[in-house]
This record gives sequence, structure tokens and C-alpha cells, in this order.
Amino acid sequence: MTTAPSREEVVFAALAGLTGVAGSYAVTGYSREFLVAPIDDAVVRATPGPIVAWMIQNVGERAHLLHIALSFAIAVGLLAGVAVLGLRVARRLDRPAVGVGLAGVAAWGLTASITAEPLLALGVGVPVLAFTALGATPVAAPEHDPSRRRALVSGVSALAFLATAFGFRRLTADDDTAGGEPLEEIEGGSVSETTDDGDEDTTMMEQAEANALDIEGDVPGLVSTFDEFYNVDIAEFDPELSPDDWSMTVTGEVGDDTTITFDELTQMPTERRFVTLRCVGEDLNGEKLDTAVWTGTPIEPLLEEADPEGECGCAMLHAADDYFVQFPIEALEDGFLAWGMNGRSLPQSHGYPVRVLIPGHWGETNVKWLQEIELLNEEMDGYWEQRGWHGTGPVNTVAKLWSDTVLDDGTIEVAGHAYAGTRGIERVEVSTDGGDSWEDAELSEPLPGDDVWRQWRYVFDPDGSHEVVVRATDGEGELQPEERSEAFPSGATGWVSRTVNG
Ligand SMILES: Nc1nc2c(c(=O)[nH]1)N[C@H]1C(S)=C(S)[C@@H](COP(=O)(O)O)O[C@H]1N2
Ligand SMILES: [Mo]
Repeated sequence: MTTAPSREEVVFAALAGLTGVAGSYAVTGYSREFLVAPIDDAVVRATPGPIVAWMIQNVGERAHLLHIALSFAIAVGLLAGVAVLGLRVARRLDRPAVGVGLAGVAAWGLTASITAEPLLALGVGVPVLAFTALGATPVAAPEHDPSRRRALVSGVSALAFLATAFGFRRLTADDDTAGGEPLEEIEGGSVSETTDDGDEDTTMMEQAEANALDIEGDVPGLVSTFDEFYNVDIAEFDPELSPDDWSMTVTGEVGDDTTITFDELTQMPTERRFVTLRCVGEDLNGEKLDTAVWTGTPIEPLLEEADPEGECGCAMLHAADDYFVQFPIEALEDGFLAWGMNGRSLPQSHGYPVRVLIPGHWGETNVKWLQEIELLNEEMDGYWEQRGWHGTGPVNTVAKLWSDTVLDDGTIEVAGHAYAGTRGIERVEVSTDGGDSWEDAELSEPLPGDDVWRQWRYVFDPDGSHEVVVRATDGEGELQPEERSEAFPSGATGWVSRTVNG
């Protein structure tokens, strides 16, 4: 059994691998039960921190395609390996049935153990068995079926299988991914009973619209829609939770472990807040900065009930995608557990049914799909901190330059957003001469809340080419630092500039 597999074996094994993955997709769809999902989790987790940081800064969103492609290849490869094993056993023992059976059972067992879904793993076992059988037939009667012709037949069958698998998925897939429905429709209706004034969301959204500046250029409003709101996930496949069986526990160094269900959470006094999120990994002038109206329950009373006793004054938050992040209880106490976004339940990708929102801290502290708050005795690294980031503290001050537009009268409008977490934005200045002289930009009226961005806009009369620079001053009178730094490890700094021609 030590010789390398023949070319023929490789072809049949590859077909078995491909159809096995397609079979998994047919029964699970692009969900967490899909064979590729746990493999992708493992690939992402195993990628060394420096490579991840490099990818985030240099490749951006497209880097996801790389690890997903790699994970698909690993899945196909694993199943192909199983098929090769089956083919070899078949030939060695001259008993095709044994080898084929072995391949099918091993593919099923492997998938079941990777996905923990034994029943759905049949979707993998059956095609691997079938295509290994096609490859093993000649052992019995090589003279009746020349291998070329058989390979062709198998290839066509595999293609047909792939097409059927995807077609089947299309037909049977239900589009309603959880989340994003009107708050009153959340299971059990507990929300509508406590939502004293459901119109409050509408009022707040209207206020955001009223406060927004009249910007000619393509700059988002003061509240980001579900489609606009950026997304950062460690997992390609979001957890699929439901309010019905969601609960959150407070554990670790506490007087009493406490558990709260979704119904209990939404029965508690509710708050609505404008909160802006910004990712520590984004470019200086990047777009991982957004704001929504969030509905939720303050965390402090829940913590008090659990009676924290730890010595570090710190807590680790855990989520259903195995994400974890640690930061001071002091920051946690100001936070709230959001279950509504822009007047609807959270979309799945933003943490359905419950996420954390911590005012003024980098995006990574805002744990989605929250499951546990663990109080600690000593500080420990969270997921991103293990990979070298320092992203649990307060955000850096930034003024973004997101559009430059020539107006009808020949003047130029530059515009964007500015954000400084809980410090607030007091002022945005614009220079049209590379930083020699500065003028105040127009600012949107501040929205209520202590963690909200503002829009800025500035119009000038062009005279050839201009080096436009923008900088913000926070609510404590601190000017945004000029010195440039990359996002890694503690967030990009510097003044955004752009050459604009009149
Ligand atoms: N469970 C979980 N929570 C998470 C993350 C994650 O991958 N898993 N990403 C974090 C990061 S790095 C950011 S910037 C924000 C992004 O939130 P959004 O996707 O809702 O914009 O969520 C944070 N919370
Ligand atoms: Mo982030």
C-alpha cells in the first residue's frame, strides 16, 4: 500500500471528494452544518496573527475568498483521501464491495465527527460511496469497461450530481434567515408588551434624517441601513440562534451564577440609543464605521445581580461563534445588550438575537451572539489580542473624507463623517493647501447619546489642484494626532488627505 496512487485513482477520488462536498451542500446549504464551515473555522483560527494582520491591511475583504477556497480544497481533499483509501483496499483485497463500503462509511464518519451532524453527514457518505464504486468497478471486470470511458461517464455523472445538488438547494432553501423582522414579531411577543412606545425608533430615525447635512456627494446618512452597516466576523458562517432558546449566563468570579432568557431580558427596562461602531482593523479613511439606533437592556443591573467578586475588575465575554474578548467591568457597566437595530430585531449577521454594545470602545468589544459573561481573577487575552491587536480600549479620533464633488456653481464640496467615541466631536477643520491654513467645516447637529458620529461638509472655490486635509477635535478639546500609523495593532491614526482638482 505504499505506492503512490495512480492517475486513475486520483481522478475518481477527486470526483468522490467533489460530489461529497456538493452532497453536503445539498442537505445543509451555506450554513454552519455545511462540511466546509467547521473546516473554515479551523483554518481561520490556525492562521498566524501576523498573516491575518497583513491580510486585513493589504488584501481587505477579498482575503475571505482565500480562506474559503482553501477550506473547500481541504474538504474535497479529505474526502478524496478517503476515496483513495477505499479504492486501494478494493484492489488489494480484490473485493470492491469492501473498499467501496469502507470509503462510504469513512466519509460519513469523518463528516459526522467534523460537523457533529450524523444524519446530514449521509449527504456526504452516499455520493462518496457511489463515486468510489464507479472507480472500483474495473477491479472486478477490467476488460469490459475501459478506464477512459468509465472516467468520462463518472465525470459526467459527477457534473450532473453537482448541478442537481445546487439546483435542489435553490429549490428547497428557505430565504428567511433569522433576524431583521419587526420587533413586535419576535417570538413570544414579549417585546411588544414592553415596547412602551414602538414609535420611538421611527422618531429617532426621523431625527437622524433631520440632523443630516445636505450633502451633494455620496456620503452615508447619520443612521446606516442594514445593507450599509459594515460587517466583521471571525467566522464565514454565522451562528444560527433563536430567541426561543437563547440565554446568557454570568459566570466565573461571581457570588451567584445567573442566567437570563430572551423573554426575561426584553421584559426589563428598555433603552434606545444611537451608537456608532468602528473596527480597529479598518484603514484610516476606511468605511468600517457605522451608526444605528439600537434597542436593548442595560448591563449594569444584570451584573449587580450576579455580584462580581474577581480581582482584576475584568470580564471575558463569550459568543456562539467561539469569539471571546476581555476588557474592564467598568466599560461593561456602561454597555447594553442590544436586541433591536433600526426598529427591527438584529439581523443575523449583526448578532441575532442579542449583542453587546460598549460605548466608545473599538468594534471588537461589541460581542455578537453573546452567550456568557465570565468574571475573571486576572486579565487574559481575547481572540484578537491573542493575534497581537490592542483593540479593546477607547477608539481613536478620526475625520473621514468620503466625497469630493464639483457643484453646479463650480465650487467644490468635500464631506465625510467624524467620530471620537464618548469624547464626542467638537470641531472639524479643513485645509485646502496641504495643511498650511485651516477653516472650520459645517457639522451636523449632534444626535442624543454619548457615542455618536457627526457629519461634516466644507465648500470652497477651487484654483487648480488642491491638497485637501481634514482633522477633528474631540469634545475634550484634543486635536486628532497628525502622525500616521497603520491599523495594526491599535487602530490607524493621522489626518486624511486627498488631492482634489477644480
Ligand atoms: N461573536 C462575535 N462578535 C464580534 C465579532 C465576531 O467576529 N464574533 N467581531 C467583532 C468586531 S472585530 C467588530 S469590528 C464588530 C463588528 O460588528 P458588525 O459586524 O455588527 O458591524 O463586531 C465584533 N463582535
Ligand atoms: Mo473589528
